[in-house]
Amino acid sequence: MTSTNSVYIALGSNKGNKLQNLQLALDAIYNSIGVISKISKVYTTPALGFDGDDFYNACITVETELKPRKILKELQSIESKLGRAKKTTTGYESRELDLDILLYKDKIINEKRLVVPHPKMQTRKFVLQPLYDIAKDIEHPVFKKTIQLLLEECEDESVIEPIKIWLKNPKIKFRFSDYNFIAIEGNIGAGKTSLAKKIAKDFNAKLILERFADNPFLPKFYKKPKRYAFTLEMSFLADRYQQISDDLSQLDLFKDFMVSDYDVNKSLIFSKVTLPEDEFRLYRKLFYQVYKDIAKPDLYIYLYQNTERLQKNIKKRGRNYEKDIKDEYLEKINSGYLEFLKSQPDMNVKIIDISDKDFVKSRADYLWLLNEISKH
Ligand code: PH2
Ligand code: MG
Ligand code: MG
Repeated sequence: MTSTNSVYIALGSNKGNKLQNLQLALDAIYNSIGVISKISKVYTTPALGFDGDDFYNACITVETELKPRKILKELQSIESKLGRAKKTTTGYESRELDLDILLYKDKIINEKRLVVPHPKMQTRKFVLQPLYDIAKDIEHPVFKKTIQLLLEECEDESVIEPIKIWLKNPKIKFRFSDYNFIAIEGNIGAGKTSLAKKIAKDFNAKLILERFADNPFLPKFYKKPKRYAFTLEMSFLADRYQQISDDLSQLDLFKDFMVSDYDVNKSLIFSKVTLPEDEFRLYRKLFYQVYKDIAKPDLYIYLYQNTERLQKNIKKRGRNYEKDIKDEYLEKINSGYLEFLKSQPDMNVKIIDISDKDFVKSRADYLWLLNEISKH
């Protein structure tokens, strides 16, 4: 999975409704760049380097999957959306909003339009003071000094004061805390694992992933389905039961809930497609005996993805034994899921059509999906 990095961003406004400008900037940053993990106090600061109204300045830390250039692009688009006009003069001028990248991990970047760490940060108290609130022990990768030390050594004499109003973290409170155990389901290649991982990370959940890559019968099954279907389903039954009972019994006190990338009933759904009628009945009998005491998810999410996109995703992840899966098989599995879900009136099921979304690539799509999940 793509990992996230910390980026430190400075915010400033000295025109219009300054506090609101900063708050709207935070909301937009959350929507397009990443989760905001730290927010400094807001300071009033005299305009440095030009004549103008006092600024409100603040700094934030954002956990992002984006690369610096993309972050810069997003920040510029937020600046212009929130009213910042293109510069008409050379030199500084008043602005609704200024968003600058200060630090990106310990990276040093020297490009024409992008210099990181910000080349002037060490000379500006309106940057160092709020940055000190959230990152005093972080080391500047060029000067090899902490933010605390840079602030102590800074010769900027500006008088800057914190105001008594705080910016709010826009992190949407998804009501995942209403649940103990969420299962993400979907066809092969729908994105179950990616979504479960993202939710676990963003909402402090214990992650339960299906361990199947090492099932020795799976490649055999795809080559000779008739010969290996029952063996395969039996081995899944045995593995999944062992895993889920291990995972469910190891409660993690520091996690808020559990999220899995499968639900055990998928054994029934797949075996109904892969087994002849009589073998399926035998299998189902065993299944219910094995699982009679297992905890059921209190929210079951089915990600619906169309066959064409499933095939694309399957090709992209490149598991050798999956490369010849037929459209027809995927369609049968999808119908199998829908039929199963229809027969489960007691289950709390949410079917979400993600066929025109890409929640891995697009943060907007990911937030859309979270919103769909938390709808009642
Ligand atoms: N930004 C500038 C120039 N001067 N002065 C203050 N107080 N705050 C700022 O954010 C600021 C400034 C250029 O971006
Ligand atoms: Mg600036
Ligand atoms: Mg700027």
